[in-house]
Amino acid sequence: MTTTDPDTEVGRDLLRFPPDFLWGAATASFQIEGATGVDGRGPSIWDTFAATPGAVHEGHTGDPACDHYHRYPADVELMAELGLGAYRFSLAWPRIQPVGAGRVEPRGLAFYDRLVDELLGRGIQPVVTLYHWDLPQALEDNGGWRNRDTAYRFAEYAALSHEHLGDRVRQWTTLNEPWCSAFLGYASGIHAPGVVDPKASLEAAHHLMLGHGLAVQLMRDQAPDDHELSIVLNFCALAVDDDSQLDAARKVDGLQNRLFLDPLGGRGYPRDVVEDTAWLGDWTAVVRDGDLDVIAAPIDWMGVNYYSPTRVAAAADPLAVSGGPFPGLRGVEFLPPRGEVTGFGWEVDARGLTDLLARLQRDVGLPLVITENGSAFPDVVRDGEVVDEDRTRYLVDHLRAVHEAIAAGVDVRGYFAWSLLDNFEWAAGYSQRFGIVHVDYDTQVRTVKRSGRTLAEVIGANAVPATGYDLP
Ligand code: GCO
Repeated sequence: MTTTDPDTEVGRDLLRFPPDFLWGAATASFQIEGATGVDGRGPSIWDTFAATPGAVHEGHTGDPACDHYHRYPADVELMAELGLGAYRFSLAWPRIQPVGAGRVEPRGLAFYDRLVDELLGRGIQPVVTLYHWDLPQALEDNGGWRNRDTAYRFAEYAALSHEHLGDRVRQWTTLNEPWCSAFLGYASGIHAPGVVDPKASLEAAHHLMLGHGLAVQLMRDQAPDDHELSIVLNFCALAVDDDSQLDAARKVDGLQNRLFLDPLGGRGYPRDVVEDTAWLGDWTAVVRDGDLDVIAAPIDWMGVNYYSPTRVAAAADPLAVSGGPFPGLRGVEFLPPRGEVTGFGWEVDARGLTDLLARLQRDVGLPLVITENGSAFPDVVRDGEVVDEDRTRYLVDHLRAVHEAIAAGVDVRGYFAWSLLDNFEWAAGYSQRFGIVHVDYDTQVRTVKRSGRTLAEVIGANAVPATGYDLP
């Protein structure tokens, strides 16, 4: 690898990151907070979903999770020990507005005041996500994201949260992975609210994007100049065997990547996606005049969540409805992973991240931040230690992949490991551990894993080893 940028120079042993590169770890409210019934919090769609028999692995729920609601001071101390420069977390909308509209619960806001103050006291920059999937159940009772009104409710909640915390928090993300909210929530139904209605899922996707744009407009109006507004998307990095499969790849790229990138970039919804999904009925009827301008409201950076590549091929029958997360798509077959997989069965492919970043540099034209990247493996605590070699390799390999993209000229500003803590992995409950810190759910004891110690060393050196997994 050659580079002319001294900041990313390939040293003998180390690949150095730019001097102001932001290092962090990420979590989400429902996955770690627990305390779902305290201080006036209203129910969210994930409380309802988790209480639905068969929806979540072994009936696991959001309690106690990591009991972070009560243990946040110790957790922030842990972040400081790891040397994190930033912490990405989400606000629980139903803590702040128990029914998603109107009345604000001061005890909910007070929790985030305490958390933010604790972070700032330790010199850790808070990066707030406004929506990481815990929609107030009262809004779902009115149709949730299928209802246009939810976009306006979201914008109001965003603005009031931003007004309250904006004196201390500069970094604001509207939505985390709207693709998941729309398609896992309303098409395949494997996530809350568990609806199976492909046409409605596309309408939900539009309302999510509208909510994003409205929120950006309101926050921008009230934000000081140094605030940065963003959205976080989970892109699929497509892998095909040969060119004859490119049309299948185009369809999936359309529905997962361009459906979001194009309207954010002011290009409206991609024509081919609209055509590919027309058989479901005209979901674009929900797009009103002016909506696309709202969605294209300028943002400051884009968050990139990457875990694994997606393998696709053309289905033998071009009209066969595709399974998996895309019941609204025809003619695509999703292939099983190949080679090395994580404990969750997800294919490991760091190169997919380098390629994805290069593509986004071309197509997005905004600074990028890796807002999630990580792996689940079944860890064991032995003699008070978790030696997670597999997760450590995944981490270092992906950091080298990020470094390679930066050295090739991609504007990547930061990296957040998913996740700080083992936590509630949605439909998989507590069965999948993504943390760089192990959580014993019975005792709530935290143990920094080998991967966490490696990340701390990487942060300390602002570099990854060029080869191997140990810092010199
Ligand atoms: C996401 C999810 C995370 C998951 C992680 C692993 O943003 O992708 O929100 O909450 O836990 O992706 O599946």
